[in-house]
Amino acid sequence: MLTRWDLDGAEITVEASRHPRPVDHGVLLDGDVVRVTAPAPVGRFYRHGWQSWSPTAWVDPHAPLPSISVPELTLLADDPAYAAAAHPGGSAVGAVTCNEGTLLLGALDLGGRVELRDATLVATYEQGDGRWFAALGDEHEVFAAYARALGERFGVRGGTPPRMWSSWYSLYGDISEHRLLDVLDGIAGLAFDTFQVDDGWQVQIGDWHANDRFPSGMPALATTIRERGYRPGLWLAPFLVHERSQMFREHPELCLTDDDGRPALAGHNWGGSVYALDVTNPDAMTVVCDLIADAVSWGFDLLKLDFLFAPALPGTRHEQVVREAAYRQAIERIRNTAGDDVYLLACGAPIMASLGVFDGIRIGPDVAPWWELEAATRHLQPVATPNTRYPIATPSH
Ligand code: 9PG
Repeated sequence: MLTRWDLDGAEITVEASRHPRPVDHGVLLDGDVVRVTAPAPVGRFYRHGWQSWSPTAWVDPHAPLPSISVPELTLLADDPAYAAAAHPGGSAVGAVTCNEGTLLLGALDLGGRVELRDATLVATYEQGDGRWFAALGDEHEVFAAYARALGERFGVRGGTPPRMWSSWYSLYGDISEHRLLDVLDGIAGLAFDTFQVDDGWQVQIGDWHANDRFPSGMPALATTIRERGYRPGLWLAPFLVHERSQMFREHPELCLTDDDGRPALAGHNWGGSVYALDVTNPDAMTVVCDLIADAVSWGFDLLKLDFLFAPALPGTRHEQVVREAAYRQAIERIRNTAGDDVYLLACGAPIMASLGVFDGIRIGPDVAPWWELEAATRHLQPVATPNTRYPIATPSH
């Protein structure tokens, strides 16, 4: 159904399955494909990255972001389902500038994508119909109105963010009980309230037990951290299994599969291939929930959950549901298992599908002690690369 929507004198053309319904600062639209056309001429396009490390920026629609030269990195950079998309686009929400202000079109259901074709924002869901929010006006007002609509749809969580010392940024994977105890001495008196043990404590990705550099075990480490006055935090990649893990060798059937029925690659890291647990398989979710319950029982009450996009990658599932819906069901189970008092920090996470479940969501790349690194930006888009520049400011083209 084609309608005209008059907003402050600007005439917007809308194609949706029902008439636009006015809501706070915008309209609601429904349909499997929704098109909203801005009055020409249009300027820049706002593309929203799928997950924490994906680029989110205002871009010149005629100068698309550089493509990624290393195939494995497409899995880490954005939603690989759209890596070859012909039009500028992004996950869940898009916006375009015109003489009347900013025209925004944003998903209120999971699995949404918005592309720009000439002056038209074209919105689609991965499967079937869904609801959309559209608004025209001042950039900050339209984004704030969309954020309120998302809050109503998915819930709002989050309080004071922790002031967290994370082992990743000082020691990377090279951690041991001994080194962490040294750091606990070294940071005494600084303004941290949380001490978070990052990657490097586990036997393997998928085998979540303390390795031999942690001879006293994880419960003892959590106790020591707490005795020193900090909240103990722990890093986990709960949905990933490494090819060399006991979990993968014994239970490859718990993974998402590709068209040939083989475990679908979720990336290369830690010296090998990693795969994603199929969270629509109840047995895989038992593994995930047991891990979360273990970490909490060891005494950690902040969990940094990483590489969360993996079970939302394209692939064949036990239950064929929208990828982001499968992910959201899994993180809701994680929240129920961890309880309300555990601070859950999402990393490498599909942003929209994480709203209302996590207390904090990483929305940018890692920081690194250099401003910008040429070599790295040749492989990934600059905004997705560890550096100092882009976590501080997203570029405008
Ligand atoms: C632990 C780290 C830290 C960090 C996370 C995440 O493609 N890669 O090889 C790749 C390596 C590290 C990474 C992301 C991608 O960083 O953002 O804070 O927890 O994992 O391994």
